[in-house]
This record gives sequence, structure tokens and C-alpha cells, in this order.
Amino acid sequence: MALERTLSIIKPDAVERHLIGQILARFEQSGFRIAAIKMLHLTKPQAEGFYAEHQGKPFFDGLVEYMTSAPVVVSVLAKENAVKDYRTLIGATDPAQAAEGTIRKDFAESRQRNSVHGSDSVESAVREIAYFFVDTEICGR
Ligand code: RTP
Ligand code: MG
Repeated sequence: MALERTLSIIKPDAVERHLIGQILARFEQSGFRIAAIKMLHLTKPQAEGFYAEHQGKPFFDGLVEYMTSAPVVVSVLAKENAVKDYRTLIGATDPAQAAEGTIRKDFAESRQRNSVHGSDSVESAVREIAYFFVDTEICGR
């Protein structure tokens, strides 16, 4: 399996409930190395650009409003098979559908306020990492 990077966001609902530390600990306990990390309060254009693939969907405006409602913690996580393994760690989009022991099962409030984001493919990860970080901000291999 190849060493990969994926893009994680700890979303506003989790930041507001002081869950940053617990969620970062889950990442590290699950074998991910934090290669880059920053906290920021997304602007409307930043959130719209990040979720451009969902433009026009019924949940898009609410998603942008939510993602700009409080700060987020964006990180680059490195591990073998990181993209798929991270999606397994966070669980299904809707916490009601998420498997036991996943981050969304344990922390998410709703299908929208679901605590974390993860890249859905290696191609998305490359694009999403470049959306938030320049190469010199990413540490290690
Ligand atoms: P993400 O991109 O944030 O990792 O989540 P995902 O792949 O599991 O889900 P996606 O379909 O890409 O949706 C992006 C985010 O939009 C919000 N959402 N709300 N109200 C709704 O029906 C609905 N559907 C999606 C969620 O915050 C979801 O993570
Ligand atoms: Mg997605």
C-alpha cells in the first residue's frame, strides 16, 4: 500500500463543543501522522470554493452557512492508504448511518453538523490539500 496524504477538517460543530483535542487524538491513535495543521475561520468564498462540487444541491447554502459559522481545524494526515482509512475512521456522512466507534457516530450532531471532513479520493486529497497548504507548510515525507 502506498503512503498517502488526506485532508481533514474538524468542522464548526466540533470546534464549538471543544472536541478538537479528542478528535486529533483519534487521528493519532489510528496511525495517522499530522503533517500540517492550522485553525482558521472560513470566509464565504473559501467555503463555497472548497465545496464547489456541491453547488446547486439543496443542502449547499446551509452547508456554506454552517462551515462559516465558527472556526475549523484543517490538517494534512499521512499514513499508508490514508484516504480510504480516514473515511473508514470518520464513518458515514449521516451519523445515524455511521458504524460504531467512528468519529461521526460518537460526535456528530446531524447529517450536516457531522464534525469532520475527509477527502473522498486521492485526486480530491491532492486538490484539497493544495487549497489550504503550500508545500513548505507540510512536514515530513
Ligand atoms: P465531507 O465532504 O464533508 O467529508 O462529507 P461527505 O463526503 O461524507 O459528504 P458530502 O456528500 O461530500 O457532503 C458534504 C457535506 O455537506 C453536508 N451535507 N448536508 N443536509 C444534508 O442532506 C447534507 N448532505 C450533506 C455535510 O456536512 C457533509 O459532510
Ligand atoms: Mg465529500
